[in-house]
Amino acid sequence: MSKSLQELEDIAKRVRRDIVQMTGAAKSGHPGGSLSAVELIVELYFDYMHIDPQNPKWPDRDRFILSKGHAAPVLYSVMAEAGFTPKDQLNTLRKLGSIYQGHPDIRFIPSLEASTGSLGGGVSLALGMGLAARLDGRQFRTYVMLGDGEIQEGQVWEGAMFGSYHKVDNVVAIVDYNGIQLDGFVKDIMEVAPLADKWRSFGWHTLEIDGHDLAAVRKAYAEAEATKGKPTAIVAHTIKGKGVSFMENNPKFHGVAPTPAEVELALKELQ
Ligand SMILES: Cc1ncc(C[n+]2csc(CCOP(=O)(O)OP(=O)(O)O)c2C)c(N)n1
Ligand SMILES: [Mg+2]
Repeated sequence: MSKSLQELEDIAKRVRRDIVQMTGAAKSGHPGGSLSAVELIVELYFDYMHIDPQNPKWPDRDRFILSKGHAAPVLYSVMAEAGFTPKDQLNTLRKLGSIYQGHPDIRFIPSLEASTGSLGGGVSLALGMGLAARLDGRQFRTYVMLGDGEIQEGQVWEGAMFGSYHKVDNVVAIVDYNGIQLDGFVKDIMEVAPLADKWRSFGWHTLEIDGHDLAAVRKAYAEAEATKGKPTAIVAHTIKGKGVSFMENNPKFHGVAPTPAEVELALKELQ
């Protein structure tokens, strides 16, 4: 692996600071579900995926799709840190003319794999890419991240059924299981537990991990890669708003930006 756990932790800290600053500057956006996904995405971009920012359309690159597209700030920060997009424009998030729109848009960032934001479609997209790899005889793998509220969408389960039937073993679904959706706790709106059992019963090799434990995340991606004959689902237990005390497990910060005073406080905690 290319980076030490300490290096990855340092990157994760910088990404969290970016998320707070970007949403603070925009005065809108989705900090909570961006902060919960940091380790899962950092590990992919800086350790696990075969990618090349100098050659973003390299046909054999691994693919990542952020199906929960509202968490764009985490993806933008990671892509900028990895060298795909300019870092000095991150604070133009959600501004007219910015490449960093509120949801990832491939028209403005060609190194994205897909435009997302309308929830529910990512697993289907990933399975299409997985089948394409097989047809073309290519070795690339496709990772798709979805939210636990998003998973209430029927299309996710149509994809789940399709993926195991067609043995699309080059696709990994990563569920950011933070327990909160748009305006409350998942268990109070439409419970999705037992989530790992659901994926298993749909025929996916399924792992349950702590999504903030970089070593566990790394191990899970390796196990997924070694799994043949079925796709893998990683049910990652996370904390919405992770890293900022007043955002942690607080439904308010799904879609509310920190005030200038809250940005200052958050950055003090993220030193
Ligand atoms: C098809 C669709 N319906 C509704 C929305 C509005 N919406 C944006 S985020 C969200 C909640 C998502 O919750 P979850 O998947 O748990 O995301 P996370 O907790 O990771 O932020 C909803 C309903 C949308 N973007 N797309
Ligand atoms: Mg959620």
